[in-house]
Amino acid sequence: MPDCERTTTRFLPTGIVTSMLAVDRVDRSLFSIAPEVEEALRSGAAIVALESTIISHGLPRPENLRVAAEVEDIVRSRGAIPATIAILDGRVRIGLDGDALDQVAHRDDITKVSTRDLATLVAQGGSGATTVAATSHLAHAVGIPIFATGGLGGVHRHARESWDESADLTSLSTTPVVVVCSGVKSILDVQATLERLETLNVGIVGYGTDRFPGFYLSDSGYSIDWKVTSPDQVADAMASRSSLGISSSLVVANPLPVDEQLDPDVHHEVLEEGLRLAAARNITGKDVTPFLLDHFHRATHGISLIVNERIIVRNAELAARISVQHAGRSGRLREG
Ligand code: PSU
Ligand code: MN
Repeated sequence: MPDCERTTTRFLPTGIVTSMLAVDRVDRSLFSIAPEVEEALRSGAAIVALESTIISHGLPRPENLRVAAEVEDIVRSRGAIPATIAILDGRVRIGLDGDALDQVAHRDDITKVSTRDLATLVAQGGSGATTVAATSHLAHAVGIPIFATGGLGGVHRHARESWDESADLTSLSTTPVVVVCSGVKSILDVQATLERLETLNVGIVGYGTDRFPGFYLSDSGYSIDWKVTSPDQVADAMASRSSLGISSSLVVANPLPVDEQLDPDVHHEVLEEGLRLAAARNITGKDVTPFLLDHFHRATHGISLIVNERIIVRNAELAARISVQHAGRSGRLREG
């Protein structure tokens, strides 16, 4: 494949427009794409992109590596290829082998990398784990349209003073991927985040619900306008997004069943304490989210970790099922 690709738009017999290659002027020489991912991209097989910040900064060692492997396994068991994305020694890695996953989980020099950090990090030969923002950019860059994570970043509480709003929001507004998640992290100002998602043209559909999920909690307390009930319906939406030239993301919000959520009273208490500690210790910027997640894991004696694991695994599973539906259609269109 040539280093320099242009976006090719192909009109298929049914009138559906398929973006065959995602981003203009992506230099593939900076990428190391795992052979099975390369093959799946070439043949149009199902792939699910996965982020790596969750592994390096969202989950404690040693559970982080176990969860990362479990997430990849569930994607495979549903018939899709997992493509965990990270930067290792200046290379953009799309699809990690066991050794690379281990490095992301255990190396101390793995920084948390948002979209704005990517170019400098790669230029300097550094290593980092990609956030939702950076992962969705890179997934789209190589042509992977579906991505799974736990909970999106968003507007932090007290953002009126701190101006702390995750770059996940602005990245999603300009990146045409489907993101399967359990809403936004419940440590955030959910109402403000929903307003921003609306402003930024990020679509949201509830999976089997018209309530916006609350990450550790099944219901954030807010409703959403659109509901889908099957992977097939998400694949329908993907096809029409493509036909209509929509260039922002679609969030598929997948709630935890109520019997698997964190106890809402415990959640409230632990969050209040975590926010107080973060303020007292002057935790700011990109350290806030990892600090609060870590506080939850400690304060709940690992219960939030079990919940977080279930969130990620369930989202990866749903993303794989959507990806299989989507790939099946694209395959039929190609043959047609
Ligand atoms: N979901 C999780 N755990 C995480 C994250 C998401 O279950 O650790 C990460 C994602 O990488 C997301 C990031 O992009 O947290 C948001 O960080 P910030 O609020 O600093 O933008
Ligand atoms: Mn932030």
